[in-house]
Amino acid sequence: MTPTITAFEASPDGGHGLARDMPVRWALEEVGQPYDVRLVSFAAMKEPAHLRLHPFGQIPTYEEGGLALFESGAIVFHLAAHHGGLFPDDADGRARAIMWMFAALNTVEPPVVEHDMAPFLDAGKPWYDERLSMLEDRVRVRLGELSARLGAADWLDGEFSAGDLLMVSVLRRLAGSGLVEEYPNLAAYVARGEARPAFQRAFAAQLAVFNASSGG
Ligand code: GTB
Repeated sequence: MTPTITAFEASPDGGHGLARDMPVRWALEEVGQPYDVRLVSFAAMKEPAHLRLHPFGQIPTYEEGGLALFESGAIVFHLAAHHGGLFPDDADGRARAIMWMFAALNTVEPPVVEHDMAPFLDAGKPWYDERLSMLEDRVRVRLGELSARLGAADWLDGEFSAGDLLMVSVLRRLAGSGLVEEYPNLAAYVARGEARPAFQRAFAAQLAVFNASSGG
């Protein structure tokens, strides 16, 4: 059964693969699972048909036979659990890969998203520059800690795992801020993730959608 995911019909990310269908596409490519994509507009995401799949009216969703999932992390987890390639074979290694998935989404991502959203929510406010600087410092705290743990390793815990897939996806959201580049081992880590053939295929697929939607 070929799974179907949903993605933005016209992504506001400029084709940079920053929306959350990207980690799902990347995971599908890593495990070699072909998939279909149903593109949805912002309006369609809030309609009953989509809300039955996703109670918060967002992308991505994942449908496979009778199974319907939302939350990109849960979808990546599902793929890692049912295919080879994203979790180590041993139980302890798998538990640590899951730990890194949670670390990416629960510990590193919150300040990254807050920083990412600030220009949209707060630009023009008299305190904006001060707040942005505070948010940058909060991101730096997490990046510094992550950088110290990664050290000279290629991946967070041995072989590439779903934990790395989500961590790299979170760090990519800082693109253009210059913050990741302050930590050369993290910049190299992100570049290593982006160089993976599975990432490249996923990126090309979402870019093709963006180009079609923008007439490019
Ligand atoms: N926790 C959920 C998950 O991980 O699946 C969050 C899902 C989510 O935030 N979906 C967003 C969405 O559907 C798209 S990815 N938003 C529409 C809505 O809420 O109405 C977030 C996103 C959007 C745009 C950019 N960008 O332009 O760069 C980056 C990331």
